[in-house]
Amino acid sequence: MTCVMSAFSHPTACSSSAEIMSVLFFYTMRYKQLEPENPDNDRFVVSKRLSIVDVATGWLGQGLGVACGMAYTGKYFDTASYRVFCLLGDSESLEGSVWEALAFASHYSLDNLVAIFDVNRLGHGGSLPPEHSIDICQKRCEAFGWNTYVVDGRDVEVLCQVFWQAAQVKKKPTAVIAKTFKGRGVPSKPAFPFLPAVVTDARLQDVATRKACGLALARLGHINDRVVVLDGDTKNSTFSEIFKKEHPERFIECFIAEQNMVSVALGCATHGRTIAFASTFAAFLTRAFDQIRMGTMSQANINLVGSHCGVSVGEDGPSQMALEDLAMFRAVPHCTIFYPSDAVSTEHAVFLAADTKVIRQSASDKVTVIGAGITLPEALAAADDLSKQDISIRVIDPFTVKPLDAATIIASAKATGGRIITVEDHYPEGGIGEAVCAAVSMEPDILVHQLAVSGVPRSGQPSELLDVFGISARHIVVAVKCILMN
Ligand SMILES: Cc1ncc(C[n+]2csc(CCOP(=O)(O)OP(=O)(O)O)c2C)c(N)n1
Repeated sequence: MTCVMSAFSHPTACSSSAEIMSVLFFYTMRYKQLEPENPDNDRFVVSKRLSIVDVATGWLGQGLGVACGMAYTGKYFDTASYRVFCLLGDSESLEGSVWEALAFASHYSLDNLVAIFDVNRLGHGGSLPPEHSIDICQKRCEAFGWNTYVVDGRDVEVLCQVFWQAAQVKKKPTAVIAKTFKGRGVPSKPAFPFLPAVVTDARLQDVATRKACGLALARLGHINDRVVVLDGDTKNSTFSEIFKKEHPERFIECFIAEQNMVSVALGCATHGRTIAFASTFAAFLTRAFDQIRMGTMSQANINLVGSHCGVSVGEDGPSQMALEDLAMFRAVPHCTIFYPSDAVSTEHAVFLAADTKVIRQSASDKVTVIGAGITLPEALAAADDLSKQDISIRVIDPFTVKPLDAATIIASAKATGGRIITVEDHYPEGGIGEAVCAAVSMEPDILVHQLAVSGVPRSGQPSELLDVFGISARHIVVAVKCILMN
């Protein structure tokens, strides 16, 4: 499934930490603005967003671990005086990796490390339990052996003081637990309009695949009362909130803790007690690969729904783009991978239909183009364009990447001179192209040409990114012509 969400929670999140950032950058931190690479600079990691220095984050729960590595290096390898500051969100702090980092930091007495918990009470899809859980956060940090301060995150003087005091504390890392408010100072009717959710995959039908998925899950919930849905604080993006509205007693909010979410889903599905669907952005499922792997060994039967695939995620940026998910799931034994390209096929996928569809064909087709998800409409647009130039191509939507309908693919390839082009919004390794290559490997007269995302992307307009990475209709047209010339 592929779509673009405007990052609506992010500007409000910035507002909650405005004073903290100002104090750090304009008072506490030793940081030469014009020399970001200066080794004497204090380090800063924004765990909850793309970092402005040193490391890419944005994928929540990893920043504190990275900050631990910086602090360890500073203290034990460099024996330098620089300090490391890491800003975390309160919802993010539910990731298990944050607690692993807390244990690491106190075990190694990283007194050059300060973690600032921006407790603004809200995550992505609503408020955390319990609201403003300052005491709980403090007790947890103390239990892990950290020095702690609880502060009003808007009080600049107090912030200056505690960051200074933290520098005097030896042998313990410091946690500053700041009570803040998300969206503070932002008018309820913004002066500039936030972009509404832009759905890029609505070309075949007016409903986004992720919305179709939410609607289908809700319908399924009415048909079968064993259906349960879990989500990791993304329900308003994955649309599992539609299921929640209709079946609140069978919805489990797992918060930002994807590994645990998959484990809980596995537990719910044991003994066939429930039919569990766990949803989040596809990129975040990669985090739970170990749980998925072990689930296979337990022969568990769960359904994982990953939204926001590929570079066509657009402005949300590379940390949110799933480009390895197919490779990961293709490696999982006994796993069926659906790659629906429109709302109708998404609904079928949810209802566990498995089928390969030849979307467009004629007796004079010269090349078979295999697209899935966002690249299927690109393939169809290329077919339209080429037909104006009297070149007809066959377009296949595999729908399930695993199992792949090899018979249909081979038959189509043979009918089109043995020429196949695969187009995917995924890295080439482990994706559809490789799956097709494996499927036709015993056929000497079939040649597969692969179009895929070849480098680490940046944030951008979905259509621009499809073009930059060579998987847009324009590139398919060029590839078809090249193949026909050779
Ligand atoms: C591993 C991971 N899971 C889910 C998301 C999607 N997501 C982006 S922001 C957000 C809410 C973050 O809330 P919090 O940590 O409290 O930070 P705040 O935005 O409130 O500052 C979520 C769930 C993500 N970026 N990374």
